[in-house]
Amino acid sequence: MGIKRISPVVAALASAATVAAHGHVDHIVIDGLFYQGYDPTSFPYQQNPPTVVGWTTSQTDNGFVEPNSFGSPDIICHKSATPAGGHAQVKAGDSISISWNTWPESHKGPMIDYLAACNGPCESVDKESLEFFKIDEVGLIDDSAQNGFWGSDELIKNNNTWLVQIPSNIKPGNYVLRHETIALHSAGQANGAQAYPQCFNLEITGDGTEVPAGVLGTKLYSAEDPGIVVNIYTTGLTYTIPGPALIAGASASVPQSSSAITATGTATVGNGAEAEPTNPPAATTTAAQSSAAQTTAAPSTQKTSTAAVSTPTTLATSTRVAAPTTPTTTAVATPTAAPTGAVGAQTLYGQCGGNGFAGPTACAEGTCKSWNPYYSQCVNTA
Ligand SMILES: [Cu+2]
Repeated sequence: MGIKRISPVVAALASAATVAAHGHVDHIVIDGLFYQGYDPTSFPYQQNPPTVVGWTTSQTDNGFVEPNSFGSPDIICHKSATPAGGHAQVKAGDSISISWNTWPESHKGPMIDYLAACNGPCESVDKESLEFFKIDEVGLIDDSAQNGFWGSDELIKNNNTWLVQIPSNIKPGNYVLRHETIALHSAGQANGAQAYPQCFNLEITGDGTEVPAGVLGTKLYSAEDPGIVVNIYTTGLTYTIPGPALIAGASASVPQSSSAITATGTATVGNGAEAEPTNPPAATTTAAQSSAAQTTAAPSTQKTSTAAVSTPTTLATSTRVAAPTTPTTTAVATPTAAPTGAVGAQTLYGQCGGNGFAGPTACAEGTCKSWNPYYSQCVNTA
């Protein structure tokens, strides 16, 4: 397939090695409003985790779904996922800023987004009935960069944030947004790719009329797809993004820009319960966000499952302020990803070896598995 670029590979992986921690979507931002996501690493340990717009999942290690499980329900919205208790409102045509807490540069791969109509409240939808249609996709952007510049690199470059536009022709209603990256650093061998899907409940408003045909989550990919089994450590790679084709009229993506997330706002989280008129949205905004404030201040226009309960959450400055000041060296710009403790040992799913790798070769959890000459990883042996 091409010539292996040994020295650039080594350099790239070595530089990325120190921050090789997986991530998850921390929050989404719509019209300046901040909506907390589901934190799989902390919510499971909380007595009363907050009601959020992100689906509940069982992967406290920020893990992934392997290709051998692409036919199982785990691929739909991640492991053992259950619907989010709330949802966010978004107008068709508007963009949603999806913000990850971190992402390792070594985990290169496409960024893909889907919608699926819930045909009722998404809070109680059967995930195995959801039919997903693709609304954006970005795969290999520039093959001339070391190991290629991928959608995931664009995510990292954009402060771990992905901007996706809800097509303006989508019919109003409740939808699940399925956001995903597929890490390909070990995809040169069978079952080596790693899918990281995450889902969010949306109520789409507007005057669109289309509900494009979709595909069941368990039918999106197969373990043998050319975009799933692929050696990215080659030159001249042509990458085929897996999954169904983009819906008609959709562009592959909107220009990625961090400007969309510079607005500060507070969260409004529907909890799927009955509306409580005695509990009006409190403190919908602190900054000037006129259009967003109007929608949240008008609970009578919201659909049945849209509780008027709002949970103002002061925007965490730590997730946001670092963004504009962070220099372009994204790989080392995520100190929060540093493993807690375990100075001498790598954390689960972190890199633990490979040509030129200078980081820890012992695993604090799991065992060090060699995927290829350039990448070894701490994985569970179970
Ligand atoms: Cu990984």
